Amino acid sequence: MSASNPPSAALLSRCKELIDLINYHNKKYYLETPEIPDAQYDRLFRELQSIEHEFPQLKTDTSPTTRVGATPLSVFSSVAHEVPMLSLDNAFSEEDLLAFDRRIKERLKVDETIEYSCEPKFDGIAVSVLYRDKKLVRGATRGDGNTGEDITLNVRTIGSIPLELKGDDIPSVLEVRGEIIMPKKGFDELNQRALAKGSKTFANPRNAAAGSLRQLDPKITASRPLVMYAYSVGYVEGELPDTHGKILQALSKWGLLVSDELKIVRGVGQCIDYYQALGERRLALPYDIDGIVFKVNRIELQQQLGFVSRAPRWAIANKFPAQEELTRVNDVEFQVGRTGAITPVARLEPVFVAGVTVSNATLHNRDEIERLGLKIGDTVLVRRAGDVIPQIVSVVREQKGTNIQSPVRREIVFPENCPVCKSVVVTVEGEAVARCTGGLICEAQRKEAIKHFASRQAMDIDGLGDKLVEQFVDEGLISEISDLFSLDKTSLAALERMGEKSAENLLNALEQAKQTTLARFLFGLGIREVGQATARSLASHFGKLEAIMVADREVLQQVSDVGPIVAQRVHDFFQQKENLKAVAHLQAAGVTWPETEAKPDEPGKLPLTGLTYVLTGTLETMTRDEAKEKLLALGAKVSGSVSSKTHCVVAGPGAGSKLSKAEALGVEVLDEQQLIVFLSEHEV
Ligand code: D41
Repeated sequence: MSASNPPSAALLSRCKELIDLINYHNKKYYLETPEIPDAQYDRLFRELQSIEHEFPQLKTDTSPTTRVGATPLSVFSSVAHEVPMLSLDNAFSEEDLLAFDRRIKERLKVDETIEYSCEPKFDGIAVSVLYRDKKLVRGATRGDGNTGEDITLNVRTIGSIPLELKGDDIPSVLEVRGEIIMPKKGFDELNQRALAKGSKTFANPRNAAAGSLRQLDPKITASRPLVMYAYSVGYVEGELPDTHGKILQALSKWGLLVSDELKIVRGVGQCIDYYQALGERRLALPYDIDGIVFKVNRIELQQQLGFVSRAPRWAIANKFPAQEELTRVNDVEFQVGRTGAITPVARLEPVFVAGVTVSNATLHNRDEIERLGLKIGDTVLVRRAGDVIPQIVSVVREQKGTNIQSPVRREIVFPENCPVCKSVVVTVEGEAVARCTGGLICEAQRKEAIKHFASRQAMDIDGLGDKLVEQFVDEGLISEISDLFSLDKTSLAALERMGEKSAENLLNALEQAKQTTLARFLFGLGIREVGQATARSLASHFGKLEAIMVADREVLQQVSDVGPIVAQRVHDFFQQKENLKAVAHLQAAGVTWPETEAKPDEPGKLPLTGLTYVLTGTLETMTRDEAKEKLLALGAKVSGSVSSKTHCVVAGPGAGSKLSKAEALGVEVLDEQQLIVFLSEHEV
């Protein structure tokens, strides 16, 4: 194709259509009611860009492609950036990255390995914060790159943005650029609160961050869990180090938050490795990132390279596969969990999201279906975020510009009988969950009970995964938990995909698992509301199972963390004949644990009672689980995330954001050696 051929009529009309679509979705986006995923918007945008590139005569002054970034909203006064905030070029493949590296070497007329800084591309709002004589004097959004909005009052409420920089060699004027984000956990909590109040929820953390920054009342912004990560500098009066990496280090030293994933590498090959490694950990990070940014590390080289149109030649963003996509709900089925809870699961038209093909999404419960207003046949926005289970974010009513046709929509009917055992399904007043009343008659509940019993946190039966349990039950080898211990080698080895060796291994693992602890056994029984922590409290309070089995509700409530509901559940569990039989069978099969002395709770007695610990990174002399057990034994709580309530973080090598958050919050940090000394002082 050459630009000398006039564009066809079809292309002309597609161009017009794209302009309409992009303008439409732009507006929806700024009204915070996006209808299509960002990735889809990007595709439309790139399609228009490429048409305009090929046929420049089609490009008009008012094309949405001439508009870079956001249009400032009039309520905030505008700020002219002293140094424009550039945009980032995109790479979509490894080839694009290699070409980026080649272009750089060609421009610099060198053939030596280039040093790059690699950093996460935060999916938030780009901002500028200006410091004069170390004091924060202004905060602004990026806007269109030249003009942004003055959000100083809102920025001042964000804890990770110091009001005054601390340290030496700070330039007298320092404009820091970064991205304001809302961590996933804070986002979930914010939405939970909104749900509870019946107010509007945000579609994703990025929208929530944008909405929170655009508040006219800074008190609202202050109540939102926002964080800023610094990624570069703008206007500066004074001296800064000579590499990007050292500049960010300096910013961090002066009190700003900088990604702890930042890494300086040599050569584009290591950039690709970094992309893959962080890509694999992406969903486990506490915040959303949508790709990696690579930057030439030496400032001198950056200056030689300069920029074209609005993007530096020395930086490129390599995006990850989209986390949100549109697809259709083909059907809704109902799964039965361990406690009989009936969970609706959406069967989706398979769609590629965040690197994997997704064909199911949980719908949680009836309320969720109502909240979404979902019907079978609807087009939905699917998202994979922190957890691996994909979520349905919203139902897309208008499908302007998407190719998904909605067939006839069908109402989702909640079953009155269990789909597995046909027992009656009940919903208790005030509970969101519907439950099958079949108990252990229900094969689904039995399977889940056995899976739970075998799981790592319970009896830890090595090699006995969910699939195998299903197979055992389906083939009639077992029907209750204790049957596990009468499995024999011949019938095991006869199973499909199970050789003699694996059969032997499994039998050994079962034999080993018989020596357990009371806490694991209790947890493994799967009593409702009895999680690992409660099981531990019960075990240490009573010391032996028989005491728990005969305890009445008042006695049970003397255990710390056991309230009336848990006490009721434990009591009910041991009132039921089948459960007593199951316990007896397990003990008869040889499941035992050391009896311990009863340690009735006296709050404040253990050295770490009331203190919360967080473990992060890898430990060398023990596993994280072992460290956790030891801390728990001293009365500590062990949590998965750092907050201002955290007392101490134990950080091993590879510790990431939890460590930096701890440092940002001024939480005490111990390394493994210090932990060992500490534990030995308390004789664990
Ligand atoms: O995390 C980011 N979103 C990020 C954005 C980052 N880590 N680095 C960035 N670097 C730049 C340059 C190279 C222009 C200083 C950026 C952005 N720009 C950026 N953010 C929004 C538009 C451009």
